Amino acid sequence: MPKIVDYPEDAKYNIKSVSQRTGVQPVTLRAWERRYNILEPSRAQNGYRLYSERDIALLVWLKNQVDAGISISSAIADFRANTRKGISPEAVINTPSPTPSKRSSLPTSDFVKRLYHALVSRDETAATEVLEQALASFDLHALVEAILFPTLRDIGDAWYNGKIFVAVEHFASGFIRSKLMAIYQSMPVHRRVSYIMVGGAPGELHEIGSLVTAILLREAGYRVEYLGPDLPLDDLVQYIKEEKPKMVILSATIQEATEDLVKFDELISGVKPKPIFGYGGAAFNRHPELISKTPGSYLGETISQSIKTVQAILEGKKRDPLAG
Ligand code: B12
Repeated sequence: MPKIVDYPEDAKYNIKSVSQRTGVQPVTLRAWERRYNILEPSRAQNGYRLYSERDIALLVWLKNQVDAGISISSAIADFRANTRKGISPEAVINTPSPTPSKRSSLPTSDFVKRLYHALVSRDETAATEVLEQALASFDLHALVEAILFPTLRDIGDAWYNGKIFVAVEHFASGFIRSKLMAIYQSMPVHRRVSYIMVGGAPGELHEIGSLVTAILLREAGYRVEYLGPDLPLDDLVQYIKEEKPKMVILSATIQEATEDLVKFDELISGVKPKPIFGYGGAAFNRHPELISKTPGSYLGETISQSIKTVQAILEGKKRDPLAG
């Protein structure tokens, strides 16, 4: 049986093909990478991860250990202990290497069109298929910024211009929200790192922006709790007193929802230790004058930017979000 170390090291497979050949879901794969620093894929010019046959062999070995009932952390510890002794475990990659998929090289605008059409025609099967292809082909940052948000904006425009029923807009945003919630819940919960609460301002029912913020912060390795939209601030302050998060992030899409946020930093000033208050959302982008009126840390115009700002605030340095 070949040893892991016998497999070639040149990086050429994207995450989708690695997932197909190992049976490890892309979300799990990224979580293992981030949590245990077990793989260090190279990056293609477009930023996508690229893996080698040796990475695939290691994943096959790890998957076999997990399937046999060993925890992933023990399997990785065993692998490292063996490597230190100069022993390389054996692994057979059963699934042949696929011919390079053309699908993942499609532009994101193509995914936006397909997802939009699937959603407005209420075709859940097609919409799920497009999302799964997109998940396998793109980073979470690219998935949300270049596919999901543009699709939601197109749906908003279609609703505003009377091209689709409100019911269809509700169906489409509900579909995307539930898929995002599934991603959020499938990500590992980190316990020994900065604790961040994320939710929506009082009166704010748009929640996809704050949910995505929670997902990308979890991906960046933080302990994140997503609290949902329309949070009553007095109750939230009591909760913060008990749970002691390091940071609280609230979002506002409609202007009315920014009104209560102006006093939030003051409301938490008596909490010990006082958490950092971060905020953002379309209302602040549309009305930038609200930023100087709202004490706290404005996190940036985009959610990807906000992850970097949070890292800079909490760690005093900027990290590449793609590095996970
Ligand atoms: C889905 C949706 C709803 C759903 C929300 C469901 C849900 N569970 O979230 C429902 C049906 C509840 C809804 C209700 C309403 N909606 Co609505 N809705 C939308 C829609 C189609 C998508 C919203 C969305 O999720 N977008 C994806 C987000 C994340 O994109 P984004 O805001 O561009 O995000 C970028 C930045 O804003 C920023 N950002 C966003 N969130 C955050 C959070 C943080 C922390 C940070 C740092 C940054 C950040 O980063 C993003 C880029 O990276 C938009 C269309 C649109 N253009 O967005 C309309 C839209 C936002 N809605 C609108 C309106 C008018 C309403 C209603 C008033 C309608 C009504 N008459 O009842 C109500 C208001 C309800 C309320 N009190 O909040 C308008 C807002 C216009 C305005 N100028 O305020 C829009 C733009 C539609 C339109 N074209 O007119 N809506």
